[in-house]
Amino acid sequence: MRRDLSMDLIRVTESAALASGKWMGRGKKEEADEAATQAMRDVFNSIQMKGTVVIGEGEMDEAPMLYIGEQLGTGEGPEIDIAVDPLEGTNIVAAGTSDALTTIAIAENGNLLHAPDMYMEKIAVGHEAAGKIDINAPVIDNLSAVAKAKNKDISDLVVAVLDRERHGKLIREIRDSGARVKLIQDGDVAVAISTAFEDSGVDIMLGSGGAPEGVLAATAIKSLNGEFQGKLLPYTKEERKRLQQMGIDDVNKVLLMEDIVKGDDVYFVATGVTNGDLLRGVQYNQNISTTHSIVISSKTGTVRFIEGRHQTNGNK
Ligand code: VTB
Ligand code: MG
Ligand code: MG
Repeated sequence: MRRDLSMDLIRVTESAALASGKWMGRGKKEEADEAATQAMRDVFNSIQMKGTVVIGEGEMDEAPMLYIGEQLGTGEGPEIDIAVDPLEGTNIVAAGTSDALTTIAIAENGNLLHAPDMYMEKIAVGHEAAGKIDINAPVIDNLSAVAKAKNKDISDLVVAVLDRERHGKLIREIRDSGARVKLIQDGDVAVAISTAFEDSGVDIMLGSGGAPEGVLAATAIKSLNGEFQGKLLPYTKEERKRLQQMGIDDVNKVLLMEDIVKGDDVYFVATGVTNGDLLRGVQYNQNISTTHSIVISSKTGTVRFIEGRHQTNGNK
């Protein structure tokens, strides 16, 4: 893929953040999501590429835009797989709290997991513990492995988990092991990625969340030499059927890094909507609005933080 595609992608997530940030704190998550989705789609369609959404906001019947299978771009140029979450953290924006992002990942055609928008069980760690984890192993085994790899006591580990009822047993097991739990309300993309940054204060993420969010996090973690494993969790007959239709027969299959993101030409891009640990949110000032984005390229492992200053006085 051409390198300057990454600059085009930043414009996509920036415009989505600028649009959805206006909805921060207004208690309207659908409006925030729609603003992000629309802006994202408009900019995407100006980019020279033949893009296909392989995992994202549901299928055509349930998502009006950026649905799985949607074609994006001018239709000319390289064939690209796209994973997308136009607004990761609609509740966050509605409530005006931390860590909402607009985010996409791209790879060459056929290289990103093509799966329905359903739940996924996840485990994410940084580079020290890469190769030492197993999503099927007992919690205590994974925590011991991460502690050993990071040369720490289990009691010093911080394990991020979405604060959901379904995670009651998981949270008990983590606490019983002696490790500490960081409960998050939403936003497991940012938190999963934070395991791969040494100074983030999060050592491992466990639990289930959205599958698109899993693929997005995995692309970033791969480039940062960490490890992500996932297992799709179809709960209904309908979801199992959709899995089969997308070519996934073994629902219990452990999705390793290679199953989720193939090749070494992958980009992960995100822009902050509300302030968070990974990125600052959008700031609207009189003539200039400021955005903060991250671009991670797997080929070189380069991580770039990019500040955008956008003229909003109508002169440009
Ligand atoms: C998580 C979280 C997201 O969805 O993936 C979650 O990280 C999973 O769904 O920010 P539930 O809320 O049903 O647990 C989000 O909250 C929204 O995409
Ligand atoms: Mg979303
Ligand atoms: Mg989301």
